[in-house]
Amino acid sequence: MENTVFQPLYDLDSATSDESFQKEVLNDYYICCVSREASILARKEVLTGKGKFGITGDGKEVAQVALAKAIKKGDWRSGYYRDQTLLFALGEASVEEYFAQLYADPYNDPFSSGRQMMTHFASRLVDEKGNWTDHMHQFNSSSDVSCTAGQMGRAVGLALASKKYRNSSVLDQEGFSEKGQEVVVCTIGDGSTSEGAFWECVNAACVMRIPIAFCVWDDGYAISVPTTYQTTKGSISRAMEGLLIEDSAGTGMRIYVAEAWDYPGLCEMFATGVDKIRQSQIPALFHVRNATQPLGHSTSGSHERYKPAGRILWEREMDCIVAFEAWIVHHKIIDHDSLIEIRKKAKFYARECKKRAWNQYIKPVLQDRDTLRRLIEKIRLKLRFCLVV
Ligand SMILES: Cc1ncc(C[n+]2csc(CCOP(=O)(O)OP(=O)(O)O)c2C)c(N)n1
Ligand SMILES: [Mg+2]
Repeated sequence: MENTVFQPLYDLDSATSDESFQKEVLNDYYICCVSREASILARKEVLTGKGKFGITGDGKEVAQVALAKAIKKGDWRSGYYRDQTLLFALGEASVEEYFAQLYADPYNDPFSSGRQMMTHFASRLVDEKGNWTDHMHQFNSSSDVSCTAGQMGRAVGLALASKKYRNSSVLDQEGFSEKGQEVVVCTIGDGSTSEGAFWECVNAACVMRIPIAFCVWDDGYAISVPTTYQTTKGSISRAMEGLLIEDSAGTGMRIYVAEAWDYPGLCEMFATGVDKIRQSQIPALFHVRNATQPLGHSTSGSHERYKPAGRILWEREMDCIVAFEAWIVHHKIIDHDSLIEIRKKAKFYARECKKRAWNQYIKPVLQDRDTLRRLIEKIRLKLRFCLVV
């Protein structure tokens, strides 16, 4: 499939300096809306039998457009299945590709040729001839795996490589590193931080002083188990306080906390924190609290069955996109009616992408079906002829 990189609403290159802030914010809003619509459509596609299983990134959109601003080409991601907005914002996944993976399309899913579940991203690291691609001209994703916390060890390995590149005068860096300036973004859910792999890898990153941005999307649940049942003090950033770095020559990490609906706070946190990691190679935790799951954990269940009614209501009120809209209107960036227009555009765009992906997927299937139908028809005719003779 033609790689239709996610098209922003506005071209920032041609914006005047007065316009650029407004357009950047609205581009972010548009990406969040497209991503949310894609999640809603993906759930419908599974529940109507067109997709196999769905797990989507709804409720984490605003944090991820903010994180995307802090990432540079050459950086790496070792993450998990909630990161679709980040990949859209970075231009590393198109909405068509997202649906192609949901349909298990062997020709048009660039991440796994239909072998992995949806939202399991990966970058192409070698070309068709088996030569390395230029890792410095793309945002790199190591291949996602479905076992929770499976991304942790890879993040450590990648960040250690960045450190080696920084400190070595003999390693050939061309196409792989810019003097070890690369940061590894390691995303994980609140529930998965209870696993051993999380603690081993965070500790190793602190001891070795390697550049990892550990981002916890804390939506308060690991499927049906609330955070309070499995995280000390009910808060991963509080549980990790002992790892706080005390002097810059020592070991440890920086710890940041922001709310999942606080667009300016998230932008500020990631810009400052990721830059510090890049400069110092000291890892950091970014605890993004109070995220929601508007569609529940996955298509294999409904959260209304285990979340208290009050929580469901709270999730609706604290939805990050709703809060983002309120912030935009309050700061007079654009009025509410214009936001509704952008949201409509996003809905239309996501639908069109879904349709294109489905048509691409189904075309060869229908061609095969018609070939088989013609073949059966031929055989039937031959048989009839033989019987007559
Ligand atoms: C090693 C392993 N154990 C269990 C599972 C089943 N599982 C899939 S998602 C999930 C919950 C993860 O919760 P959290 O880390 O909070 O991420 P969220 O889905 O809430 O973003 C579990 C237990 C799994 N995929 N891998
Ligand atoms: Mg969770």
